[in-house]
Amino acid sequence: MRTQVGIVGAGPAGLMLSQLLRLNGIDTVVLEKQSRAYCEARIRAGVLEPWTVELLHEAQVADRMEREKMTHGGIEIAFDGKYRHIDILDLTGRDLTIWGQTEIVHDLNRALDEAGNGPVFEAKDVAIHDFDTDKPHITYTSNGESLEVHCDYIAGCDGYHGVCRASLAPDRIQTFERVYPFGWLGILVEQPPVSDELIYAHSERGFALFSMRSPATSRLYLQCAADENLAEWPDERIYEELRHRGGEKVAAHLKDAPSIEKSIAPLRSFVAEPLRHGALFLAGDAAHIVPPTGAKGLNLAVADVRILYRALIEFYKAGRTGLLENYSTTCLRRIWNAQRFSWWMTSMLHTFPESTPYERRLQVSEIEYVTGSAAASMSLAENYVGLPFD
Ligand code: RFL
Ligand code: PHB
Repeated sequence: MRTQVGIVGAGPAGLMLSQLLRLNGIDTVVLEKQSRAYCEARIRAGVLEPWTVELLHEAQVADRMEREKMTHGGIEIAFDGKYRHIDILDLTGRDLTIWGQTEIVHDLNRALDEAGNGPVFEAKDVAIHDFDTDKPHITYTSNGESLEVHCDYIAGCDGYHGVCRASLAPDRIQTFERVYPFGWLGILVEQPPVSDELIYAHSERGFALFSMRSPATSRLYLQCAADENLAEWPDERIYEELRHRGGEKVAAHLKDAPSIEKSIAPLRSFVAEPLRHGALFLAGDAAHIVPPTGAKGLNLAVADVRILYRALIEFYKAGRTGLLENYSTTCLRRIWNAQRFSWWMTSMLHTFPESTPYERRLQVSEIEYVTGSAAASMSLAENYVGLPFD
């Protein structure tokens, strides 16, 4: 098989890249190791920056989102029995969209299918070869058959555990990592959101987040031990803990609807530099991970795609390689901003097992400052809504 850009991974990064390139007449093949049903059922992100929404429009997969999305002009931070609102719309002039990653993936798969260019699902043993030469290619097996895709470029959009970054010799990449001593236990439930805004709650018993997917569906998270056993968390225990951490307002609105999904995610910060290695471009979680506290992971994956697809168009349409050469440097500026913000939000809002009483007081003092000072609220707001690109 011959294509222009071979893409490994059919998460939001790989699918968006394929769709945006297709709309610009550039041919791609997407190879995904999981089944389509599995990819579309994975519950993950839900908060989109305006830039991400803009790119979904550019990719012509925004119709259903525009009909069904929720819009938020702010967030609430709960601590010490208080609820403080940060009015992001008022501070920045921009708002956030609630639209699930599962919906984005579904609509992208459908758009690609309709164009006769859907991903190859359940592609096994994917391996990338010769990306330092002018003959890069990808091998895989499908239904027991060995196949090869020859291409000009390879986009490694295969997430943190993918094969692309792992194919690089360790001395070619520099990695930066912080593993947090906790995870998030998340449930999806059919009950209306407890508040009009997302509530980020700091408490001595740990962090909690009250988010949503639709007017009828809530997404709720609890900080838990990194090695927490899900079996020890029946719904009743989760609700009891959510009520403690969320405080009175939450407790008054929270019903005990049974969970329809329950999972634990570890929290990690990670960057692998650079993002380009010859004909191989890493994008999204394959190159960087942020803890979910700042709602940046999906937005950052899509930001890489925005930069990469424009660079590829410049190459295919005008024969210029300048944007491709700058890809890594351009992406890394935004990546490190998001790293700093996500680390800061995580540090401010979670309970750290090793922290001293002095440090815990400082944490509350910081939340008071951030929610009480116009300058500090502005700093949170402009990062949360997403910094400009240029
Ligand atoms: P993905 O989504 O991990 O997709 C990678 C794809 O590659 C496939 N793959 C392979 N395919 C072929 N061969 C191989 N060897 C392969 N190895 C892997 C995988 O099966 C998969 O389909 O990466 P991508 O596209 O870079 O997208 C990144 C986002 O998924 C991620 O950053 C976000 O979900 C993070 N995130 C959030 N981001 C936000 O912007 N806002 C949020 O509100 C938000 N909330 C979250 C989150 C992540 C969470 N978890 C579970 C980590 C909440 C949670 C709980
Ligand atoms: C979510 O709804 O899944 C969500 C929202 C905000 C975050 C993280 C996750 O910061």
